[in-house]
Amino acid sequence: MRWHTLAVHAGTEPDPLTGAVMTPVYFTSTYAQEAPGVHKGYEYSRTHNPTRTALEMAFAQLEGAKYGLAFASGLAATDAVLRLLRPGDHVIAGRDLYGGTYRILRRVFENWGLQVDFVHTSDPAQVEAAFRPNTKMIWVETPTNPLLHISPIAILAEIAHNRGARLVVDNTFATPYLQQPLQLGADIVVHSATKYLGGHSDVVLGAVMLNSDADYEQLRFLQNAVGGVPGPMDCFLVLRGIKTLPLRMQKHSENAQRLAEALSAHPKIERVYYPGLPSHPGHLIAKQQMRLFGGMLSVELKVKDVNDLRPFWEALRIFTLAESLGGVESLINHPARMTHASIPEEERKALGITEGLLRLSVGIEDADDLLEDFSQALRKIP
Ligand code: P1T
Repeated sequence: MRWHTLAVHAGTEPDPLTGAVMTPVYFTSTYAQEAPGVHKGYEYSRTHNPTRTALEMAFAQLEGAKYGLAFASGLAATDAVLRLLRPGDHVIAGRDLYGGTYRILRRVFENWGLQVDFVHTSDPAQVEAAFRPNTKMIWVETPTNPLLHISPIAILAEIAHNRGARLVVDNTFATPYLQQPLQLGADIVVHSATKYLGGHSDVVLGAVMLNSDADYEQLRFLQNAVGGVPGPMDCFLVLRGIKTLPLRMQKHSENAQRLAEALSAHPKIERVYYPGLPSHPGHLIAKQQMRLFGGMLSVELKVKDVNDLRPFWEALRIFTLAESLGGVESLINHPARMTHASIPEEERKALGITEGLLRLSVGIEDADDLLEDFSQALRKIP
């Protein structure tokens, strides 16, 4: 099946009971049993819910995976995948990651006994050098949040497999339409479906896709045993969002490319981070492993004092200052004070998450309107 067809039909069959074309939202916590243990495959909604089952099938189909699992949030999905490890195991994680992923590794799993090293996964030599005898997992985002670094998935998969470790790719920024990590050799894909999969900034949900039977059994166990599951309405909203994923990603990518090119020449902008620019150090790898370059870009303003930005925020008419990303509407975020505030200041500075860094989630509005809005607001900066 080709992409636009897949996105519309993934996980959805007309309801066997009524013929309803859209997957019904099964608002039920429990299911009648004919006799103890005799039922139609559904006992209790933490364990199974038909709306969630449809979404999990869609997740698997989108990433070309054997299995898909839905969780209450991207971080609940991340938590479940990290629990595949044991205290004493070592993880090599990307240095540039969503602040919440950094926080769960540092402040939850290090206390639990996991050992974590953060390296620039865009440089496979750094990953190889970080390996220890107990390394069991490489965790990467590509493109990364918020600096859009690109890591070579196929090379990292080979490095991981040569040493008996799993490669996990957080594919939130790319989406399966732009990049399919499992097809490039990764073992597990994680998504914050809150973002592009949902696509409309109206739901929080997480996804895991994988092929390994053993890891799937363990994740399915954890999903039920720990209980970080999404409700049926949230599953429905993501199923609905997925139907337009390719259409949206095309427009997000086209708009982001326009903005990245225009802002590169802007006198108030020091630097633009966007993998679609030939000057981006990961451009060629992104071209190989991604269909398009996506809707996320970051810019470094020449302004270094965040207080000088007040007139800029106030002047914006279309871009909304907010956390999150991947919805149809354009958002702007200040990583140092917002999404990445949980990373210690020293670490943030070393990474390049400065006071002048802005992250844009470029929506599907008209690119001319976005460019005009951004430019008029930039003119307000003293
Ligand atoms: O917010 P949640 O659905 O729990 O997903 C966490 C998460 C995981 N991975 C990546 C790459 C993410 O960007 C996120 C969430 N990010 C934001 C809220 C943000 O504004 O960057």
